[in-house]
Amino acid sequence: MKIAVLGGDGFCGWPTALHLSDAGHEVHIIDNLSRRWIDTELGVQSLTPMDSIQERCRIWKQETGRSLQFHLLDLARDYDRLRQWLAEHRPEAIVHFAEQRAAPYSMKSDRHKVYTVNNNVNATHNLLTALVETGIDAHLVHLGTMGVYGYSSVGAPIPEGYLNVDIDTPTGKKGQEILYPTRPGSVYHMTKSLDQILFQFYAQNDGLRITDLHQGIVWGTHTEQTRRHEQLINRFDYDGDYGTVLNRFLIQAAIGYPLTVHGTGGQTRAFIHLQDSVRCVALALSDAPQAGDRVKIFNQMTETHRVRDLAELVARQTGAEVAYLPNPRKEAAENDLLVKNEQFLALGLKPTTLAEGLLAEVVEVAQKYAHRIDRSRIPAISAWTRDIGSRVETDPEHKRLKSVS
Ligand code: NAD
Ligand code: USQ
Repeated sequence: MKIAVLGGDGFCGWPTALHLSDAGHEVHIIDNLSRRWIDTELGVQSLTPMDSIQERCRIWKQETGRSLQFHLLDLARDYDRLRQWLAEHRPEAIVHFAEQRAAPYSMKSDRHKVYTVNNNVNATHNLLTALVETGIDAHLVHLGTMGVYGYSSVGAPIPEGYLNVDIDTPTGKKGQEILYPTRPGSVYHMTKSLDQILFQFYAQNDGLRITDLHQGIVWGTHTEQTRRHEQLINRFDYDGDYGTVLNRFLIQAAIGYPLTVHGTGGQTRAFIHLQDSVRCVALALSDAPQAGDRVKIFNQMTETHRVRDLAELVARQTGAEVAYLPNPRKEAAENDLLVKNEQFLALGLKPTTLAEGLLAEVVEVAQKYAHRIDRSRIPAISAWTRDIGSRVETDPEHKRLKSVS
């Protein structure tokens, strides 16, 4: 198939582009390289040394003989070029990763909130309307988030996107299927909730064929393809804005930094290893909806864990200390999380779990590149409100540390 991977220079997009290319697809990467600019804005860099996207594509061709084509294009701001690109290349499938994806970055300031909403909502809407305008019947697979559901402890498993409800009417109860109510916990997560409505409208109005993958937190760094050459290495974020919790704990352990647990660490979240994430995208591509179908929604996760349990697991394996810090986010201190993921299991996904030695692999990668880590960029200092901001811990290594176990 001819597949466009939007956001193909990013942490999930790059290994997905390689996986799809390796499977024999003709892959085109579209990216505006905004993440590389954001690294510069924040004064951080990937733990792993990333080559330019052009160099990465050159090495892939050299190693495999397969071409990966890169196109520099901003989906949110270059609508006309996007439409023209689609009309010219007519992809059969599109995988859409191209959004600002860090909750802390989206909450840094009013400017960051505005940027995240403009970028994410426009990128998605431009793509949808350009597909209608060009009449391209491509299967669109979007990377959404488990965070659209919120993390309340209702007690019932979260279904895959839809909920059947009974509505009271004058003539009795009427059943209806609705999108599971959203309860986003950050401006970033809110944009993914807005995306869902855009998808619902364009599937219903124009018969676009759309799959929305509600993905949990991705951990790990390598996939089968990125291991093939040092210059194919994936990006790895460890800083307080873009680093995600388990990957952060693993690099913190590798460099003797206390594991930065927010609050009591009672937050339960859904996780998936990067290797499974790329496999899930390929599985979703193989199971496209028909025109006129409702948006197909998968919960793309393999296990749930409580943050403090993860910290204790990493501490046991590595001897790291655990620091319980004031939480910079406004989120439930403790929650349970039950999630259904039967659709991917039915399509043949064999989940890679935390127990499979891959934690040690990330620690090894972090030790190899430890010299590239700036410890002052580790604290998470983007606060959800001004009030919370006054209590944020800016230096967890310092003696003001609240408690260490
Ligand atoms: P990333 O920031 O590493 O990659 C996103 C890529 O999209 C970057 O290369 C960026 O330059 C590009 N991009 C952003 N806006 C663009 C625009 N307007 N035009 C063109 N390119 C643009 O993020 P990631 O971790 O690879 O996440 C990819 C997607 O998966 C995101 O949509 C994210 O919400 C979702 N997701 C990620 C995780 C995770 O743990 N990383 C978990 C669940 C869902
Ligand atoms: N946390 C800590 N210590 C840290 C970092 C995070 O305790 O050093 C806590 C946070 O307070 C939060 C939880 O860990 O309760 C998860 O935080 P995270 O940064 O790992 O994940 P999140 O902000 O939810 O975002 C990430 C990705 C996002 C994706 C989302 C999937 O950045 O793109 O959508 O995971 S999900 O969480 O399922 O919504």
